[in-house]
Amino acid sequence: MSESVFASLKLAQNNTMSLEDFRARKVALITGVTGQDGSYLTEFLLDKGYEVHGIIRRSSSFNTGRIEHIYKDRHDQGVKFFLHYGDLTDSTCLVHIISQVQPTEVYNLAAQSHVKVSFDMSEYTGDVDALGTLRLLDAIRTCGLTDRVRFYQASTSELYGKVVETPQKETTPFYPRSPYGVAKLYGYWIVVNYRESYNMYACNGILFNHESPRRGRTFVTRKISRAVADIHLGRQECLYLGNIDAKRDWGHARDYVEGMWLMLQQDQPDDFVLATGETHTVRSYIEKAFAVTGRKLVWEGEGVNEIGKDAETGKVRVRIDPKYFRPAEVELLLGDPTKAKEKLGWTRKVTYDELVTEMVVADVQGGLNNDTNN
Ligand code: NDP
Ligand code: GDR
Repeated sequence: MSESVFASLKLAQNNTMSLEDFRARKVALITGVTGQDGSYLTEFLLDKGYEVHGIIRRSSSFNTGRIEHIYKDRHDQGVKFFLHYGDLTDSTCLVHIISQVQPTEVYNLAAQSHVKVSFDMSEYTGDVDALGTLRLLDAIRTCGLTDRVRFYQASTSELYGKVVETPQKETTPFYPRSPYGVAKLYGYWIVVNYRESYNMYACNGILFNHESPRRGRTFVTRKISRAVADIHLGRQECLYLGNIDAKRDWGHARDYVEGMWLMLQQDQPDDFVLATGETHTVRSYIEKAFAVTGRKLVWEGEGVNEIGKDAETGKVRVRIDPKYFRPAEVELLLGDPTKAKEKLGWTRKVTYDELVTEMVVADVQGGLNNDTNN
């Protein structure tokens, strides 16, 4: 029997199942499974007994570094983690995967997620982050699963952009400041629209920045933790950065994936902010990261001429490179997670100091092992 005939039979069978029996199967589909959040969410759901399916992009180099420790050969016994090739720009494959997998929960984490890159690749960012979300929702509809699947959308604090109100909460008006933020705004509203139009259980998680040792290397926290480790190990002289006075509400990714899951376990779908309720400058992150390796920085100069020197040796360790400035910047993010705390019972566990320490220590250890992980 061909795979597609088999999939349609399976679909027909599952559609006659009671909703309770269908959901009891606990089958999750994750887009962006190879990313930072995808890897933590996969671990979390497997621990909860889910069968987990992830969509990965075909790449000429390996993009599975963050999930290799979880992935076993599908021919092994008891395997509950499966990968499928696909892309959010290709609706045919999305329909095919959903009809095959018959997920009970879909987590849409895939995105061109770098804000600065979105200014250089604005059309592509719109295609993946905005229309990709629509394609995925529509694939669920095409498969007749709108009333069976629960959908999580990776919305973002970048929707707030320019400061209108602080702390930022679910009712704060949006004012995105990048092609990424604008694309995610479409994603946010199309999720609300599918919820209202088709009665879908679909939620937006408006997540503030969350980091970890698995964070991509070009995001500022990881760029700093790696540079601090490399300077400590004598492999780098100086770190070049952009706007070090921007403020962010930084938490740990492992805490945030639990919040994603909690949003899909409620009686009614809703949108939630996940944040720590604290904000820190990039400058503070730099100082704390250097302190983990026993170095104190002192600042001299102003604007693009500002430098950070090692207080003991006088060596210049931080310089500003305007190349990293953004055409429009998000100056201040500070989230109010009260609704998530009251309705989901969610709070972050890892503190800011613990996060910085964990990231620097991991990069020092990785550096010692000559690691080039993610
Ligand atoms: P990452 O950049 O680490 O991961 C992005 C994932 O999306 C990767 O698996 C990537 O694949 C995949 N991807 C990119 N383009 C496509 C495409 N066209 N089709 C299919 N897959 C694609 O992001 P994070 O894990 O940090 O974030 C997860 C989601 O949460 C993203 O949507 C992000 O925008 C959003 N978000 C993140 C926050 C954060 O602080 N981390 C805060 C708020 C929202 P590959 O590995 O092949 O590149
Ligand atoms: P952000 O994260 O834009 O908040 O988006 P990023 O770490 O890229 O920037 C944070 C702040 O640091 C400033 N900055 C630099 N940033 C980078 N990447 N590189 C530098 O050299 C540098 N110097 C200063 C930035 O200007 C900015 O103010 C992240 C992503 O994960 C999004 O997908 C997600 O939606 C948001 O967080 C919430």
